[in-house]
Amino acid sequence: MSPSSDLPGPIEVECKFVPGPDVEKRLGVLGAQLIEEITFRDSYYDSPDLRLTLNDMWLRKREDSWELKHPPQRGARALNGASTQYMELTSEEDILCRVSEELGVPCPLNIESFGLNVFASFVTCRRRFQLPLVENSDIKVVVDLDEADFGFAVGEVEVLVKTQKEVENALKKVEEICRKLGVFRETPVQGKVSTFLQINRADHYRKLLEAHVI
Ligand code: V4E
Repeated sequence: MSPSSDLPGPIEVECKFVPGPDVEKRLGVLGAQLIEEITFRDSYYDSPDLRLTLNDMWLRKREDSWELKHPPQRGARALNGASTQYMELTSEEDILCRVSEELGVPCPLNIESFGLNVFASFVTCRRRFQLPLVENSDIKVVVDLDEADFGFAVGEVEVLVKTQKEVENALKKVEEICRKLGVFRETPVQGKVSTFLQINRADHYRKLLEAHVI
């Protein structure tokens, strides 16, 4: 079996940034193209004891599709400096298995049957840019500029890879692009969910800080 076939989903290597006024100009200088403008609602789910998020597992419904993000290796720190790496599962079957394992319950027929609660729900307007492909490299870099409906804006530089051994190169590429965009920081920038919780669910936010998840 090849290493890539061990993984049920891609690994998302990304770095969030605070979008300044000249970020689009800098994207233009790098030859980035606006490839998508989309609006979507994300609703995030957890059990009453917050077992998923306290274990750094992020289950969401984006419009009508379920997605689960979790660290690539169990217990592994998903952060690397200001960058993060998370596995993204989109198959409902894979998500059912992973969530039932984490909750310690038998695998139900559908995700709704877990009886989880929504702890955050918001709409994002996203502008997605793609950077030109570099010769002799198959690394595709996208940059998202997001505005959430609770008055929060964030950008992210993102590369998707299939295997753990590709992560190091992807991290270097993400850092290089952040530097070129003038948004590089040594420490992580808070994303939409964390900010939503900080504003609306202080208790959940505090527990995540105490568990060193955010
Ligand atoms: C909070 C969180 C996760 C869920 C949200 O993932 P995020 O990439 O912020 O959302 P979004 O809308 O940009 O998803 P995309 O469209 O790119 O799939 S996944 C991991 N975390 C925790 C976390 C953390 N500990 N540190 C940082 C800097 N970010 C997130």
